[in-house]
Amino acid sequence: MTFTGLQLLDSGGGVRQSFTFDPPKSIDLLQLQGQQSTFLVEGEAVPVGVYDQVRLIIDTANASCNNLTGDYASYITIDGTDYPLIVPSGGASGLKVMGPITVAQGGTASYTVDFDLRKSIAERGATGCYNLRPVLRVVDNAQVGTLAGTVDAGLLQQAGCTADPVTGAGAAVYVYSGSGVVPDDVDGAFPEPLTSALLAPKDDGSGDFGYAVGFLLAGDYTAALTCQAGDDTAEASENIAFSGTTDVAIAAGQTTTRDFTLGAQPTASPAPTASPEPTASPAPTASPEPTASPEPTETPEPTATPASTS
Ligand SMILES: [Ca+2]
Ligand SMILES: [Ca+2]
Repeated sequence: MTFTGLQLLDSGGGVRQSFTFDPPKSIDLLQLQGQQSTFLVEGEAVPVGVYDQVRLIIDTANASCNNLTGDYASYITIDGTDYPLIVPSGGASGLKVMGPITVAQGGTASYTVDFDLRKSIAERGATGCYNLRPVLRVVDNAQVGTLAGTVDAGLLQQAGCTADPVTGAGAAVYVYSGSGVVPDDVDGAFPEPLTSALLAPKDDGSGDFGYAVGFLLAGDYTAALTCQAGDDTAEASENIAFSGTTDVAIAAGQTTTRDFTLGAQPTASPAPTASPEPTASPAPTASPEPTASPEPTETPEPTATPASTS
């Protein structure tokens, strides 16, 4: 994806702050998994206030289904071939991300825009080009935590599993808002995953996989593993099987672990590692950062920090 700018809008829909990227910023969203992110806007001062919406302005150069010539500003690569990614009105009004984003007087604001590509991309018929539908959320980086864990290799070797048992491609951990959710595929009907995480082979020789879901607002979620994620299209309902469905509470600033193991409920390791510090005084001293700016990034990525500082 190539971004040419970012705007902050007030409740009336007016643009209160606008950033133009010159040159435009090209970001490979697939490289930004788990807790990874990149900055769109960083270290900028913005007016104090509450912003209702962020708009990401997309470079739409060559973005036409009738112009399959390559060299697109925003594209998707499938089996080595680049196809244009069409973002309807992305160059004009931009991708809209609902806030709010709050910038306090004398404070710093740091926000991340999460792209869930699983829900965002749909092929336009059989035209060989793709629509990017704006399934985006923005979170306050001060209020988010991470869900992470291990997936037993054996779970990708079971009957019905269509994922690659070596690379983990085609498997994913889906995360739903709220506890006790019965997992369902992406089909436009409730329940829908809030986000999802790919699996990556662990480098410990075990053959097992690791996963991480970053930028989850503190709260209750349901997580489930599927080794049929590769069969889940955004446009249709498929009969996707899930295993190891588990409730999980995410705490800000902490990583909570859920491992998916063979034959058992996923172990829950409750541990948001947090350190028990007794004392803790909330220091009012705080860092001096003045203002904030939101940064959007892709996929799991977060966004902006508004520090106005240099
Ligand atoms: Ca589906
Ligand atoms: Ca659904």
